Amino acid sequence: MHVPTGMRRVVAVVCATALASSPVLLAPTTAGAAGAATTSARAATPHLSALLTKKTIVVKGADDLKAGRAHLEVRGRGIVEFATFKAGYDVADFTADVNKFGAKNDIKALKRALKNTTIIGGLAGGGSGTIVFPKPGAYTPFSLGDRGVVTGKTLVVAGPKRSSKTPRTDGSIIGKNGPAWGGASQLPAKGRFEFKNKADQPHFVAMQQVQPGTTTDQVLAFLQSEEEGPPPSWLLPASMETGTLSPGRSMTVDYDLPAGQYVVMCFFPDPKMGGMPHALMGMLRMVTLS
Ligand SMILES: [Cu+2]
Repeated sequence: MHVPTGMRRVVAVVCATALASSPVLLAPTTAGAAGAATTSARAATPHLSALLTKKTIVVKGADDLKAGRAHLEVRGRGIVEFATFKAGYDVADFTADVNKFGAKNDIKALKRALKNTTIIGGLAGGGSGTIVFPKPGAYTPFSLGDRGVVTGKTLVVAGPKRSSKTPRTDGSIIGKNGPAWGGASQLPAKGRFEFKNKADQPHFVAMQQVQPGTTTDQVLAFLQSEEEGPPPSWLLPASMETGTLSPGRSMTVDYDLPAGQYVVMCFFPDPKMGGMPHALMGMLRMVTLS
């Protein structure tokens, strides 16, 4: 959930610069699709595709979907993620609360949304990976853009839950309390990581390439500065972003990025800190892709 906040402008500098220069996030779509076709015949891991447009999200492959792990492939400009709501709270409530928070930094609305919503992950357009539907129920695809929340038709996920192993991964990126990051400090430039949230707040992964030798202190100082100006000299074009995971959830993410140094950040707003994005509280970690 990428909620605009007071600090959004600063964050947008990083993202816009990165995205404008080079949409480097090239998930291995062809290979992934071929692999998935083979796998689905044998192990019946469902394959979902989600297309994000300006007005809606069209998900295919969700007929007869059972709880458990599913492959996900996303197309479109933005991030598609999936949420399930507590009884008495629905997609209209969620949309209203998130938009209220986005427009007016309404922390009560943010807290209400978080209390009633479990976000199970998602991917940016061009991305592929796996997400886990933890139990039978209704799951709604959503995307948060500059103009607020876009949603698609709610999926009905049936039981019983299929047992499905985590696919082989090259390493983990772990969201922790603090807020802080754990997991791998080295990953291959092309591969698959598992993103796990072991914290008591939602997190997402934003990876941004930086000049070798850049420190988290430099990035933090930039994020915290309110100054307009040219992008910092350490900012390099490549980046990628995942959807959000609520506490206890995990997903896998396929990626293919230029080798180099990256800062891993999370910009999820902290309701206990007036909606401050976690990165500004120091949720920054350097990772080397080689
Ligand atoms: Cu976070």
